[in-house]
Amino acid sequence: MSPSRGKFITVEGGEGAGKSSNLAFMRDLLEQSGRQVVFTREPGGTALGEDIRELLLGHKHTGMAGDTELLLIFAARAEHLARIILPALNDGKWVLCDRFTDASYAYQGGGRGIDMGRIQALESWVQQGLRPDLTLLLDLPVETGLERAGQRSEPDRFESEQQAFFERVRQVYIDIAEREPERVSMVDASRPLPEVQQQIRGVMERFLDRVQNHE
Ligand code: Z5A
Repeated sequence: MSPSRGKFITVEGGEGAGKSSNLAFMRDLLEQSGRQVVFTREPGGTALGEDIRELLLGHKHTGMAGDTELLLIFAARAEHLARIILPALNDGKWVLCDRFTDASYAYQGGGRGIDMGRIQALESWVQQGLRPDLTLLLDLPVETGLERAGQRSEPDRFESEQQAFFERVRQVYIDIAEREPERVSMVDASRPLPEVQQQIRGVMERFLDRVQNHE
């Protein structure tokens, strides 16, 4: 008998939201619940995708056209879906992904001002209806996030953007969460880490209960 399809969980947030700080915690929660977890990220997750990530984040191509950026992101996504995400889900594994297509709406749509219809067209072409089962949005005021992120190493091509860019990114994320409350759970990431993790634990436990009741 083939295994039941795994679940696809994504984590999103603006600058300094604490994704890295919380992804390992989420992976532990899933593994403790007995799930086999594939942990991956976007842009990236495959050898080709990681090369594209370098083009996107590095400063070699500063000034890249918005459409080029968007197409590179979806090219990396197509590879990621074909090689990692779909095979894992079909094998009954759960996929925990650091960013996915909500980031394209937020950064390319909101931040860069690309027509959302173009992003939707690429989403339907590349994903063929696949969307995350659960998305955690780590939300916090832009200023707080920038302060936190500022304590890190040299900024990449996205991190070098101005505050207004990140305000637009945040607004698109909030709009998505309001439009899709069933899929997207918003976490107040401005709180101290233990409190953020308590909120995340609550969301994950509710999701795991829901899945178990349907299995
Ligand atoms: N991108 C895109 O444009 N379109 C797309 O479709 C996709 C991506 C998929 C790379 O993403 C870039 O790709 C991203 C958007 C673009 N650009 N940006 N910006 P990334 O996810 O790899 O990069 P990132 O956003 O910089 O994420 P990160 O490195 O994981 O950092 P983080 O989420 O900001 O979290 P952190 O490193 O865990 O936390 C930052 C600092 O805050 C750190 O010192 C922590 O110790 C501290 N921290 C964390 N939580 C707390 C709390 N609760 N209190 C106090 N301090 C805290």
